Amino acid sequence: MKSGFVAIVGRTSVGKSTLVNKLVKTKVSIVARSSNTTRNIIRGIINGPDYQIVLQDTPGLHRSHNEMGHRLNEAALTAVSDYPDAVLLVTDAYGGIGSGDIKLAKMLPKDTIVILNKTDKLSNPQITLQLLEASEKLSFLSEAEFIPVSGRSGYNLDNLKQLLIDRMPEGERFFEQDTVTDLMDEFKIAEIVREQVLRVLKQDLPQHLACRTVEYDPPFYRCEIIVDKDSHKPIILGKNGSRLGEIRRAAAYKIGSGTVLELHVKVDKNWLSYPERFGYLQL
Ligand SMILES: Nc1nc2c(ncn2[C@@H]2O[C@H](COP(=O)(O)OP(=O)(O)OP(=O)(O)O)[C@@H](O)[C@H]2O)c(=O)[nH]1
Ligand SMILES: [Mg+2]
Repeated sequence: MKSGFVAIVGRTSVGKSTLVNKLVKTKVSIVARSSNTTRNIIRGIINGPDYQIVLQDTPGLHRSHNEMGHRLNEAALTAVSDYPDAVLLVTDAYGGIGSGDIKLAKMLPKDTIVILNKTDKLSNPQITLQLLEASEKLSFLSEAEFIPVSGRSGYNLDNLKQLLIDRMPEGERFFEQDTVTDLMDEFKIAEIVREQVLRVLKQDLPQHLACRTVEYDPPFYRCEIIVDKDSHKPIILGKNGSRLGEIRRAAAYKIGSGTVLELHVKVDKNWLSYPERFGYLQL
């Protein structure tokens, strides 16, 4: 039996959460076009007859502007310093390796697995070129392996999974065999709501909103969407509450049939100072 932990790090929006969901074959971590989507360490578990790999999706590294931003960066690095059995550095093959990737790579072990993600946006010759460039720019990772994948299409994920299994030490399972995540159900519901808010609002104000489940009685759920400015409340509500209605319907559909979901929008000007009250960064 092989089992262990993998820390997955990278700049924001390179596709870490999408990759974890695809590897786990279940949506455990929410995905959005906007940056700073993941707000704590989300564990997704790959189970097999003789292996268990615990993937730790982390918040993307970025230039932080507030307390939560700083703590998101710290959280990502905690996963790396916590003696994982493998570290994956996810990069965007379409955008290429930039100074942010290099800065982060310098903090990682020499045998980091470097993922060139989003290869569905590139031709084969372009992928080869990106591989060459990445291995040159990150040559200080002297024992690194470079793997092109697409979290979206699933390209090369079987090879990546096999590589991870090979890297795991001998040991017993950490979780029951059919577990795919260790997240609390209340938090999962709040995250589904947050994902739909981000989708419907697009780039309007995603950094400054939080969601939490205040009543959990399946199939009934009551969630709050918290913003930090009075002026943001009407943005979420939309004309006659139409946007909130759209968010509610989409989230209820994602949670499952028969769901009764109630949403409330609240203003809390200081919520960014205590993100842990919403389940963010509870490590
Ligand atoms: N074309 C393409 N797009 C992708 C792929 N993987 C992710 N994306 C898109 O990239 C955006 C960001 O994806 P996420 O998975 O949320 O990225 P992340 O690295 O977890 O972002 P943070 O949580 O903010 O650090 C979303 O719009 C995804 O749909 C991929 O393999 N190919
Ligand atoms: Mg993410």
